[in-house]
Amino acid sequence: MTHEYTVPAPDVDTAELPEPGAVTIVVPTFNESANIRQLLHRVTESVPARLPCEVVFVDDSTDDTPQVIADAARDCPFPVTLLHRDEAVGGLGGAVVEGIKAAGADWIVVMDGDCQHPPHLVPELVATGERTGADLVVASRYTAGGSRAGLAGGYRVAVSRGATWLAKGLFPRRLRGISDPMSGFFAIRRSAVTADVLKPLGYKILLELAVRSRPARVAEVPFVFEERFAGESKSTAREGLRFLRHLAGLRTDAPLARMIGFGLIGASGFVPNLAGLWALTALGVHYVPAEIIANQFGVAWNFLLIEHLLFRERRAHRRWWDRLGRFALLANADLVLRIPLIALFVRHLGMGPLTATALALVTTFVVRFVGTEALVYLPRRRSRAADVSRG
Ligand SMILES: Nc1nc2c(ncn2[C@@H]2O[C@H](COP(=O)(O)OP(=O)(O)O)[C@@H](O)[C@H]2O)c(=O)[nH]1
Ligand SMILES: [Mg+2]
Repeated sequence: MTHEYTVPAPDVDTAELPEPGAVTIVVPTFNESANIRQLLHRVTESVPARLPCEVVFVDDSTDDTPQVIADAARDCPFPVTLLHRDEAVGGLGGAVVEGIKAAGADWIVVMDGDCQHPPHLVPELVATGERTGADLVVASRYTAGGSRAGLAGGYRVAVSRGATWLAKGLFPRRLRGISDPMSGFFAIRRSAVTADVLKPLGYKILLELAVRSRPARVAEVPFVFEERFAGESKSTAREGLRFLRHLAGLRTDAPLARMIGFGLIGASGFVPNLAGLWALTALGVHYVPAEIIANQFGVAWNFLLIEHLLFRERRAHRRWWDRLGRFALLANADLVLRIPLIALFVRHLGMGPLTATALALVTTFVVRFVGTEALVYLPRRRSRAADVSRG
């Protein structure tokens, strides 16, 4: 559990929280002290006159950002809440989820704290949602009128473009109508946020909302991604890995997709298996023990991929050596059981050896998949009420 505390701005009157038809602006911040005043100034200038608002900062900073927020909040004509987290659980995605849980208004706009997302678009995002009946309104850099002017350097542009294509390639239907699924700037109706999304496992929350909450209607508003006002980007190669894992997790959320992923990973295990066999026999090991040892290379490879790509979120209830032991047992039992199973199919069901082998392969694969789910990664039962409760 995260240790959290809330520091409301000094003059926040909780009775003044926004009426329906208002907006909660959620701003994740990590060491953005030089941007806070500018951001709140721009929000003050362009939002409250058109739409009642509150701002919720979810801060994981190690610098003086929290103090700067508390000071700047005194001059704001709208409520400002600061949720500072001592432990940055789930990183940026986890922070956005905390903000969504704490939001008091019917509309939630998520926006970066570095002024790359123009605050004057906040009322327009919400108005577009109200006008079109959309539950999700994405501020897009990649639609007519939008631009990624502030994306520093060809490398960042290429990464952003590649990530967008990858996401859209993996979810062609669910991301239809969203030209910029990597955007960190969007508006969502609180009623359209499902409990699934509020499990802080995501990285790109917009992607999670679009794929898992499946809003009935989506709209887009073009925007110009500006230069950072101050400070440096926090995006790193590590964030990139996180994004890939997030995509894999979303794609394999459904059991059938997970089974296909399990099969693909299993097939990829032939590579270390055969490489190991080649190396061991080259070293002069007899082929029978070499087969047995090389098989363990494949098992280890499969275990690593399955842990990181398929069952990442379901590992907490068992220690890693417990999971590895169970997984290895299932994988080796598969080998030991296959031959007697083939014999059974041939002798008692009168099948030909080829059919029997194919059927045995499919049977042991399904048993292994189901066994791995049930015996290694059975999710802990959690009350759904706890998921939807708001902070
Ligand atoms: N709370 C929180 N905010 C973060 C974290 N990482 C990045 N941010 C914030 O997320 C927003 C976008 O990050 P930024 O570094 O500008 O990413 P870029 O725009 O892709 O270069 C900024 O407001 C950051 O301060 C994090 O781990 N926790
Ligand atoms: Mg930024």
